Amino acid sequence: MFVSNDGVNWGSAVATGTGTGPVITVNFPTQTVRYFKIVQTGTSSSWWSIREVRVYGPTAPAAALAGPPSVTAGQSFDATLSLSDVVTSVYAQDIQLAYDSTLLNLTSAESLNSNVVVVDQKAGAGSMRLLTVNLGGHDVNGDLLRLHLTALSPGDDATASIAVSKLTLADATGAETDLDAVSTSIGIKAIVDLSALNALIAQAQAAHDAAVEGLQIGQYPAGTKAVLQAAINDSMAVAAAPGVTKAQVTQAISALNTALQTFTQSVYTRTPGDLNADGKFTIGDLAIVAAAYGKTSASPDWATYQFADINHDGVVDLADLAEVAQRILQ
Ligand SMILES: [Ca+2]
Ligand SMILES: [Ca+2]
Repeated sequence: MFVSNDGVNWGSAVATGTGTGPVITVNFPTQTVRYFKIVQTGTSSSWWSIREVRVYGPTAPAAALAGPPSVTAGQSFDATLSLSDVVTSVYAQDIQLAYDSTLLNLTSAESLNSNVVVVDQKAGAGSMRLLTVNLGGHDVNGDLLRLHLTALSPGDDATASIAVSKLTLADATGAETDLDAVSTSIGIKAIVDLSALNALIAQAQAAHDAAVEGLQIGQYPAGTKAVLQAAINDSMAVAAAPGVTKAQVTQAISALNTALQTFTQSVYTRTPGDLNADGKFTIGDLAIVAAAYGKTSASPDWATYQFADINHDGVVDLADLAEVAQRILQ
């Protein structure tokens, strides 16, 4: 590839190379010229042609930051700063980093390019500035810096940002080029403490195991132990799940607390069926159920009539009447 201002004087080639496929990209430093010429230097016994030529302006040099999508609180990790589309010979760089210091600690940075040397650096709260030189003006594209970071311990899951807030490249003449700021986000998973959930599971399991279903005072309605056990099993599954989040643990504690409270409150505090508490099963007990007939847990005066719901299904109906009647006839 040759370029010229007058179409006569071409000088030396601005780029040379060997084609490797049907589309060949030729990169060369930005030129201000009027003509260009492609000289074919290869040979072939079959015909050969250029079908289409496209000429592009310079691409803007760009920085990029890459890090892990998520880490756990307390974990150390690395992020990489890289450059692309830098076509000029860069001799020095001013790199300014900004990050969320409540969530991250940027401990140090090291060069990943053997020609790039960190001359000095200055760290502030949530910031780090590095001055680097590129001895020999070699290519600075690709991975440039490795940043060593530590995730701090947030109370809850959080997302931290780290940014290249300013990056200035300078060439041998002292001309400076500012790159666009870039940033990346890193999720920080809160450390999940299972001790409260495990303690509650143990408490609920002990209550379940000590409970007896039956119709005596201090016993529990039939089926209530299975309901509690199912809630315990759900919580145990959450506690054992890999990658469980703090929010899931909080939800599991809430659900099991509710189940345990419901279970505890279902215990018979008077002999079911002996509604007038006279120690006998008689027609008076049946009358009390009949008077409460149709009340449900949705009734505003349910607290008054709940004791007539002999089988604890949330409604006073025929089943409760039958239960009392059966006890009278026994
Ligand atoms: Ca009675
Ligand atoms: Ca009932």
